[in-house]
Amino acid sequence: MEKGTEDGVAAMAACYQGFDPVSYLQYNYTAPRADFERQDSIVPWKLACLHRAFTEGDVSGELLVDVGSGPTLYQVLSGCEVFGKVLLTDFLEVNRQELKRWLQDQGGCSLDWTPYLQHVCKLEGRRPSAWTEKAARLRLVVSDILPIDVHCPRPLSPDALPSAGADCLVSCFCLESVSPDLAAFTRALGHIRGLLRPGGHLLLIGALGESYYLGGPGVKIPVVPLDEAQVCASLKESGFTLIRLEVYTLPQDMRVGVDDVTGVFFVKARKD
Ligand code: SAM
Ligand code: HNT
Repeated sequence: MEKGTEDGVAAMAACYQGFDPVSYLQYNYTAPRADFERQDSIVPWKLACLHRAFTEGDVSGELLVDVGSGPTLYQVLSGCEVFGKVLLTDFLEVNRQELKRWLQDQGGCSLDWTPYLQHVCKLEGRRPSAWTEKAARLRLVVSDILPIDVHCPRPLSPDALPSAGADCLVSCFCLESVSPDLAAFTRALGHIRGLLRPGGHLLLIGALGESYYLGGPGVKIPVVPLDEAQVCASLKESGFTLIRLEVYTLPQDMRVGVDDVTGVFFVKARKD
C-alpha cells in the first residue's frame, strides 16, 4: 500500500474505535427510517430490493457471505432462505458480539428484529407469525461471525472459505463508509471480489452523496460521497458486470441529522 493510502486507511480504523452499535441501531434502524407502516420508508425499500434479488432465480448456491455486517441482520433475512450456509463478518469485535447475542438467543440484544422478520415473511407470502420459523432458520444457517478487513487483498482468514469462494456476497453501507477516498472504495471492491466464485453474485447497498455519518454521539465518521456513475465505474473497474442499479431518494423527514446521505443505491452485479 502507498503511504498516503495507508495513512487514510489507518485514520478510518481509528474513527471506528468510537463506533457504538447501540446508537447506530437507534439512528438507522428505528422509525422513521424503519417504519413498516409506511410505503416510502427506507428500510422496507431495502428489504424489498433484497427480497427481489434473492427470489429472481439467478442467485443460488450453498454459501452466502455478508461483508461488514455491523450490528445488523436485516441484510440476510431473505438470503438465509436460499443459502444453506451464511457467514457474517465485521471489523469490530463489539459488532460481532452484538450479532452473537442474537444468534445465541440469550437476551441482551440492542434491537428487536421481530418487525423485520415479520415484514420479510410477508414479502415471502408467509403469515407474519412465521417469523419465529425464520428466526430459527437464520440461527441454523449462520455458521460463523468472522473478523474482516476489506482493505486487505485477502479480507478474510485463508481458511474461512472453500477454495472456490462464496456463491454470493451481500454488503450494505460498508465500503464507502470505511474508505478514505474513491480509489480505496474501488480497491476494496476488488478485494471482496476475490471472495466470490466466478459467476457468483454481488448485492451491494450503499449511501449516495454522503460525506459523514454518526457512529455514536459525537463520533463523526467520514464517508466517500458517491454518485451513481461512480458506483457503476468502480464496479466495472473492479471486474463486476452490472445487472441492475436502483436508487432511493431520501424524503426530507428521513434526513434525521445522523448523516448527510441524500440517497441509497441497490446494485445486483455478477463476477465474470
Ligand atoms: N452492514 C451494516 C448496515 O447495513 O447497517 C453496517 C454498516 S456500518 C455503516 C459500516 C461497518 O463497516 C461497521 O460495522 C464497521 O465496523 C465496518 N468496518 C469498519 N472498517 C472496516 C474494514 N476495514 N473492513 C470491513 N468492515 C469494516
Ligand atoms: C449507514 C450509512 O436505512 C446512511 C442509512 C440507512 C441505514 C444505514 O454510511 C453509513 C446507514 N438507512 O437510511 C445509512 N449512513
